[in-house]
Amino acid sequence: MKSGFVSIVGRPNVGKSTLINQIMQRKIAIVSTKVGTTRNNIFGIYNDKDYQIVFVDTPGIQKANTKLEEVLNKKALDSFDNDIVLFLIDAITGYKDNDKKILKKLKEDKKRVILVLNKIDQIKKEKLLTLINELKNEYDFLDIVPISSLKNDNIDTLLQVIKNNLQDNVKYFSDDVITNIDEKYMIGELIREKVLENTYDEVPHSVTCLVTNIEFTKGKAIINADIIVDRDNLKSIIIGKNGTMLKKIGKEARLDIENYLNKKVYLELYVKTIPNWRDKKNSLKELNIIESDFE
Ligand SMILES: Nc1nc2c(ncn2[C@@H]2O[C@H](COP(=O)(O)OP(=O)(O)OP(=O)(O)O)[C@@H](O)[C@H]2O)c(=O)[nH]1
Ligand SMILES: [Mg+2]
Repeated sequence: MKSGFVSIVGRPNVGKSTLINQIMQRKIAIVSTKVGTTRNNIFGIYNDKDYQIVFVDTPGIQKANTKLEEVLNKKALDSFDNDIVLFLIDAITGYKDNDKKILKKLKEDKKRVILVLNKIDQIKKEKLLTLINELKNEYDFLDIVPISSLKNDNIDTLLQVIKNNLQDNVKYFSDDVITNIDEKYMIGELIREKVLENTYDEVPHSVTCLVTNIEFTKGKAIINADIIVDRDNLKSIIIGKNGTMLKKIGKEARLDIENYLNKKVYLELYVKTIPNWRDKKNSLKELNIIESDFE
């Protein structure tokens, strides 16, 4: 048996969470078109006959303007300590300054890095070759693997490359453990995903979702959750005209949660304003965003 911890790192929006979901064949981490979706290091534990790979999805690394972004960057940087780092680059946008900063840090720390060029479904072969040429001498990568996380293209090759580079032979988790996140956290995330999908750019960074109560009755789960924003105008956006937006978010989230829990769900959502929660260390803790139950 070979095993190891493998971090998935990169700029926001390059497709890290899409990749972990594709490898795990289930939703471990929420995904959105918006920058800065992931807020914790999330494990996806892959098992087969001969291997156990603990994938760690991380928040996108970016220039930090708020306390929240600072904490998210730190989480991602902490994950550099794992055995292998998958450094994801968005092949559509190419190699950007922010990618360079991340690679510089990986180089300084002499990390074992596999360069992964994601979203190749959207680019021409020549562009991919140019990108590989641009990057191949930037570092002594363990390997360079072009993939499409979305279309499940070349993920099997990536898995094989990872397997060839694993160094441990300890089984860290029993087969039934799939992730480090608990039910309550995942339900909050499924709600947040629907908020992100349904609103424009002003909302994403300022919203979080907290499950306040779950009650299981015969074949049914009754769930209460708060959608927390830091400004009243965002609250109005999320509620929408005559509550239509909140209804839509609630319905889509309920369907996802029913699928996740495999049960009928009754979901009640409340929208609350807490000013400046992103910049207050204590309120981050209170809100369970960073210091969440599973850490
Ligand atoms: N075309 C294409 N789009 C992709 C691919 N992988 C991810 N995406 C899209 O890219 C967007 C961002 O994906 P995420 O998986 O949330 O990205 P992330 O790196 O986890 O982002 P953060 O959590 O914000 O750091 C979503 O709209 C995905 O559907 C891919 O292989 N091809
Ligand atoms: Mg993510």
